[in-house]
Amino acid sequence: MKTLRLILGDQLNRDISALEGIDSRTDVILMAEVMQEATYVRHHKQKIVFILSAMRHFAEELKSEGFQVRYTNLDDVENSGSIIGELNRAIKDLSPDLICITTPAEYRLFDQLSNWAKNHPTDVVIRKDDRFFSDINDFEAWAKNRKSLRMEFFYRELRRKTGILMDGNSPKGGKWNFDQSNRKSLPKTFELPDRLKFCPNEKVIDVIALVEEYFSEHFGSLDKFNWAVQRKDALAALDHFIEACLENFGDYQDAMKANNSFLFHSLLAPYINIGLLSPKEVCSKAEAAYDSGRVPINAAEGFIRQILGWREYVRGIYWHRMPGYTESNFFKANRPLPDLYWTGKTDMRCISEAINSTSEYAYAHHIQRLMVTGNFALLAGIDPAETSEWYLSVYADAFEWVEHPNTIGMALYADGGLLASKPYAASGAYINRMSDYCRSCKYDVKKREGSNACPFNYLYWDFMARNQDVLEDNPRMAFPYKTLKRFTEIQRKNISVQAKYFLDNLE
Ligand code: FAD
Ligand code: DLZ
Ligand code: SF4
Repeated sequence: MKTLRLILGDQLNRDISALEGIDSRTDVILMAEVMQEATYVRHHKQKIVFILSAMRHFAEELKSEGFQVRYTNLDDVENSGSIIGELNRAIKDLSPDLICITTPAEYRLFDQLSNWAKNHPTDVVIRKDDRFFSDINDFEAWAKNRKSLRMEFFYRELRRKTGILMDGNSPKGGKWNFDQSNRKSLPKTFELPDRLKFCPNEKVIDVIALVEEYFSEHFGSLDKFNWAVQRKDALAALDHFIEACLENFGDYQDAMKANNSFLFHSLLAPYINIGLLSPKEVCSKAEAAYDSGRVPINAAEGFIRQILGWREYVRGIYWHRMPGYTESNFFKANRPLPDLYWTGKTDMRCISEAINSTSEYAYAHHIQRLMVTGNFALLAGIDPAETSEWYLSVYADAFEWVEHPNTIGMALYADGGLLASKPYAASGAYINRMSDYCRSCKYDVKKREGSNACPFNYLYWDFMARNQDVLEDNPRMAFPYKTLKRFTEIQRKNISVQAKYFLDNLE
């Protein structure tokens, strides 16, 4: 039976279910660079280079294994511009008996492909994506009849189910979660590890030229494109992280530092998300480093929790709430996304640091995303759909299934508490505690009012006051509301006037 097997740009893994049972004599693998995928949001240029380059390398690997690959380049004259268009073209040319697809990770493409499959005369099988530790149905079963869907409890179930970081029935290190030991700020003179850089080879240079030609208007610079685009290099990046960074990952997971967004973070999300690395092998290596005494438990558990816990959990939340999650807007926030998210032009040092890193590397680490740009969008009342589109565009690792819950649920609390038990709202004090940004900022982080007061301070209290009716009863918000009660009427008025003035003049 001749089977046409579709491989999407984030399914670049030899064990992907669409390739299971492949017969190299009869079957053809279809891969297509298409405008539809390159422009459904205005992706950062590095993200497009990363994905198209990785697709081209993966296609070569498959060919060298003896498989027949039908590959459409973005600038092929016959390119129809969409995945479905390319499937239709291939079906017309090859007349396969069966089409085999792995479920797309994003609802948008899943919806298009499943509707197309229903109406297509050729048999189409859509297989599960089994690169994850859990199945979407497992999450649904877990979520059913639960009042609250907290990550921690889903994570513990996955620890038990997989045996990862377990000593029999007990968690290794004696505790499930070492989050309390993951919040140190970085000492002034702490040495940071060098990072592996993967200089563009000829194939990548071709794609860079293509992207400069077709997507010159997209956000971001290509000057520092250093991402790995092949599994062997992604594996080298993983080994380097385990050797040079993991030991300190736990302690400084939440720390931020001027001119360095990488700190001890792994930079592995893009590779895991497109299939160059499997989450299982990444967690196994981290656990092995702990078992052999090379890294402490707060590092191994802190890291594994992000992948086995958060990554699996947000995927569950995404499919639990799609379609419709995109429209969530608990606070009815409607301010347009200010231009500074694209230009980085602002006197707020913390924000310019995060945006500049985003533009240069298509990367900012989790706390920059959550507590700087995300926190600002929350406090300033920026429209969640616009904010979410920004996050989906600007990071090399951005795919809707992981971006949406992180933005809509975690950073903006736009789902009203489905994902987070309280908004991650914070004043300048948090940023000052966790970074060295405030030392070189035009604003004074200790001030709440006045022309040079840190905007995060009055925006924070203004946010609390504006949303008192919907947040005050949350027991986790008791402390800030107790403090707000002590403000005089004049103080409250000044904060509101200053916040309004700042936001009205954001541009
Ligand atoms: P590390 O800090 O080294 O973490 C290790 C790994 O854990 C990551 O590679 C990633 O696979 C996983 N991970 C860590 N945090 C999360 C999380 N909150 N949710 C899911 N997985 C996590 N991550 C994406 O992969 N794609 C996105 O589009 C994305 N959008 C985000 C948007 C916002 C507003 C926020 C607050 C977070 C977002 N994240 C996203 C989660 C997280 O910020 C990134 O996974 C992380 O910064 C990637 O860098 P790293 O590989 O160095 O991660
Ligand atoms: C993100 C992306 C981009 C930029 N380009 C392509 C492409 O040309 N061809 C392709 O198959 N996939 C691409 N992707 C990844 C898809 O957007 C991704 O597979 C879907 O969003 C499903 O998760
Ligand atoms: Fe950011 Fe305020 Fe610190 Fe400036 S003073 S870096 S705006 S937190």
